[in-house]
Parts: sequence; structure tokens; C-alpha cells
Amino acid sequence: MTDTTIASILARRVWDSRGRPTVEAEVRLGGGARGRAIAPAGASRGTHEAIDLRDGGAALGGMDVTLALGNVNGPIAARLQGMDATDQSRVDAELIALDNTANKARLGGNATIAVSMAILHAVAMANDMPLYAWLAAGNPVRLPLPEIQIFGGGAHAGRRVDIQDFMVIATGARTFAEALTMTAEVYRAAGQAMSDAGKLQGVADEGGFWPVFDSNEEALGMLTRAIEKAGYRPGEDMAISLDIAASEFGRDGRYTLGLDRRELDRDGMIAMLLDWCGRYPIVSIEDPLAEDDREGMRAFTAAIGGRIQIIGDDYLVTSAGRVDAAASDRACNAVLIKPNQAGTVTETRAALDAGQRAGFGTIVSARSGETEDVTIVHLATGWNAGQLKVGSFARSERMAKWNEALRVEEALGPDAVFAGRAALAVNPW
Ligand code: 2PG
Ligand code: MG
Repeated sequence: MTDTTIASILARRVWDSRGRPTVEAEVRLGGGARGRAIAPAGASRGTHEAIDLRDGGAALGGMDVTLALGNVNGPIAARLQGMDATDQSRVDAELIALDNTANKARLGGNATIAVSMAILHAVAMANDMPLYAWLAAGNPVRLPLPEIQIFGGGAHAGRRVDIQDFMVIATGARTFAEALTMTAEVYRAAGQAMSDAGKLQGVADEGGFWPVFDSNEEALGMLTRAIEKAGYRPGEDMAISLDIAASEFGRDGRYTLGLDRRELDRDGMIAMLLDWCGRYPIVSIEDPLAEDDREGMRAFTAAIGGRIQIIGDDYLVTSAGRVDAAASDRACNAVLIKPNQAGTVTETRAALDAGQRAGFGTIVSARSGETEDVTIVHLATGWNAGQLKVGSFARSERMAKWNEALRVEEALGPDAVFAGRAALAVNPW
């Protein structure tokens, strides 16, 4: 048995897909195994998620991470050295105790998640196993159903449109590889349609086409036509998934759609979304109401939660406690799982477990600021989450994840099981 004692932990500054500094942690175990992981960063962030510790000041727009790096190289390394890396929950409990805040404000969620995930990688290597297999611990795994952005918006596109993510889900795909091929066709068709309309202006933060639309709804029409143009039946082979990210433009039950020059109250917002669901092939909506609008989330879920998947992202911030509360509240029926919202692997897993206990759909998700790190693909597969959200079908920080999942599917060979549309919280088929 190889020595899995934590011998050293080192942090270095690397750069994310927005050209901002972020934290990479590298862990070395006594037996020589190494693991590495990089913290991602969100732009549309929930109020209650773990915070990224940034230096502030003038340099690099205040985004530098030397304090977070110092926390890894100093107190975190000192506390964890000598511990057995195999016991992830004990290691994470030490990180949580050392931080001792509700939102990782002292050490920085960027410091803790990089270390926590690097430890996972090191242990998988020490056991000579791919990370997804180590995480599965002998339980069945499924390749996740991907939801993939075609148009970016909201905080990822200078608020050119209000809605943040216009995505597709290949509901007719039988394998992960086929889901990507189908999505590639839709992405191409959408790019062609934008070009034909004289609206092609590059891509937004997650690789989706820049949303040159005259209304939020125009994007839905364009997306449905792109599905048809690509040769798929909307709602059958290919469906639409939206992240409204309503906390970005809604507060105290009032919602301001800048592009549509409309201010809606809670009921108006719900009516608009229900109308869209009636006229477009939508199977999933994330954060339809703002994070402070519990009443709105409950009303929306009561109205249509039996027909579509309703995901809490800012609303649940990868917190097991909030997932439990939302389940008893019936405020949504699915949970987005973002490791850096929680700050450790163990807390991330607890939120996923809470979701699975509640019968929720569970979607492991990247952030808008990403890197070549592919840990989330292994979490989604090894933990059998069922769904994966990574952004669009362009830019290598996104493609790195899709390509890693292709490798996993190939490695599983004939045993590979694709979660497919059955992984959605609600299945209209
Ligand atoms: C989200 C994510 C990914 P961000 O809101 O779901 O699209 O965005 O990382 O900016 O929070
Ligand atoms: Mg979101």
C-alpha cells in the first residue's frame, strides 16, 4: 500500500478564461502521488456562496489572489501536512475548522476548493485509478446528460440581453458522444443563422454566440429554428434549457428586463416564463426567480414543476441545508452543484446527496470563469449526478470538459451508461 500521507501542499497563481488570476493547488503524498486542481470563478454569484478571496487595490482590478495563495502555502499546508489524504471528509473538516466562517471568508473559497480537489486527484493517482472510478467506489456510474449553451447573455455578455444562458439538451441522444455531435450541429446552425442575419459578433464569456437580439424572446425563436435547421425535432431530439439568473435583475419581487424595457412584478415574471414554456420546447429553467424570492420560486414550481425541471443555483448555492429546505418548501425540483460555491469536496457531495435524497435532478456545473481543469467531469460521472453544465461548444476551457467526458465514455467501453433524458428531474416523454 502506497503512502497517502500529505507530504506537501503548494499554491501557484495561474490565469482563468477571463484573463484573471486564480489559485492552483498542488498536493504531493508521501508515496510520491501528486494531484493538482484550479479554482474557477463565477460572475453571476449567489449572495450566500463561498467567497473568492481577492487582494483588492488597483493592480489587476483588485482581482489578484496573493492572499489566498498565502493561505494555502501557510496555514492550510501547516494544518494538513501529515494527515491521511484518503480521508477526504476529515481533511475537509480541518479546512472548515481552520476557516471558521459561514462562507470561507477567512481562507477564501478559492483557496479551499483548489486544495480539496487537488487532494482528491492525488488519492486517485495513489490508487492508480481514474478520478471518476475512485469517486464511484465500486458503485454504478453514468455519463451525464449535457446542457450546452448556444447564446450567452446576462452578466456573461455585458447584459446585452437579460437572460443569461440559452442552452440545448440533446434529449434524443443515446450516448454522450452523440449528444456532443448533435449539439455541434445546432451550434453551427445557430452561428450560420446569426451570420445570415448580420448578427454574428463573436462569443460571450462561456463561448455562446454574442446575443445581438432585439428582445429576450427573439433568442428563443432563433434557437428553435437552429434546432430545426440542424435537422432535429424541437422538444423531441433537442430541447431548450434556460438559466434566467433572475437574481441579476430582480429584487424584492420586482424584475427589470432592460432589453425589453419592462418592469415586472413576481406574477408578471412567472406569467412571462409560463408563456414561453407554452410556446417553445423548454424542458428546464434555472433560477427563474431571484434568490430572495422564495414565494416566487414556490409559485412557479407549483405552476409548472410537474412538467419541467426547475433548478436552484443562486437560490441553493450548493448548500445541503438549503436543498433540504427547498425540498420541503417545493421551491424547485433540481439543484445545480458547483464545488466552489461550497468550498470543499465534502460539502459539495453533501449538497448532491441532499438533492438525490429529495428526488431532485442534480446538475454538476462549471463557472463562467474556467480553466483547463476537468475535475467536474469526474464528479458528475463518478458521483452519478446525471447531468453536467459547462457552458458552450467553443473555447478550450469548455471543450476540455466535453473532451474529457468523451475519454471517460471510451474508457468505460461497452459498460458505459449514458444518463440521457431520464436524468432530468421531470420527464415529459
Ligand atoms: C451560472 C454560471 C454558469 P457564473 O449562473 O449557472 O453559467 O455562471 O459562473 O457566472 O455564476
Ligand atoms: Mg446559474
